[in-house]
Amino acid sequence: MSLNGQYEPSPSDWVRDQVELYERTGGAEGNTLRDTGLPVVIVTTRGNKSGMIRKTPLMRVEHDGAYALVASQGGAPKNPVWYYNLIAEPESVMIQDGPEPFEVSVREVEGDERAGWWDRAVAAFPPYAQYQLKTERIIPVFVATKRS
Ligand code: F42
Repeated sequence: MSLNGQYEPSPSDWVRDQVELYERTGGAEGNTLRDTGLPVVIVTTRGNKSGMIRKTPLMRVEHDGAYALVASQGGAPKNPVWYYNLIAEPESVMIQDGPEPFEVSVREVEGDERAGWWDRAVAAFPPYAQYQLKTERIIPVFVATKRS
C-alpha cells in the first residue's frame, strides 16, 4: 500500500523540526540525536485512527540491510503511539536513512530474535538499556526489511 496522504507533523516541536531538517537536506543534517553524534532514521507510517501520514525519528539500528525500530519512548510506562500504526499497517511503512526514503515491511519480534536485535540496539544507543530498567513494559522491537 503506498504511503501518500496528508502529512500531520508531530505535536512535539523538536521532533517536527528534526524531520523537516532531515528531509530538506536529504539526511545531510538533522541525522543525529541532538549533539550525541548517534545516527537517526525517519520512519513514515499512516495514523491508524486518523489516516494521516506520520513521521517519526528513531535511533538508527541497522544490520545487514534490516533495521530495528525500538518503541522505547524513554522508558515511559506506555508505548509511543506510532507503535499502533505499525501494528495496524506493517506494510505501509517507509524508512529514510540518507537521501531517499524506501518502503519496508515491519514485524514485531520476540524471544531470541528480539534478544539479538535488542543487543544491537543497545550497542547503537546505550540509553535503551536504562529505559528498559525504568519500566515494567517490555519495550517492543520491530524489524524492518526492504520491500522489493
Ligand atoms: N522514540 C522512540 O521511541 N525510540 C527511539 O529510538 C527514538 C529516537 C529519537 C531520535 C530523535 C528524535 O528527535 C526523537 C526520537 N524518538 C524516539 C522520539 C520519537 O520520534 C517520538 O516522538 C516518540 O517515540 C513518541 O512517538 P508518538 O507517536 O507517541 O508521538 C506522539 C507525541 C504523537 O505524535 N502524537 C500525535 C498527536 O497528535 O498527539 C498522534 C500520532 C499518531 O500517530 N496518531 C495516530 C493517528 O491515527 O494519527 C493514532 C495513534 C493511536 O493509536 O493512538
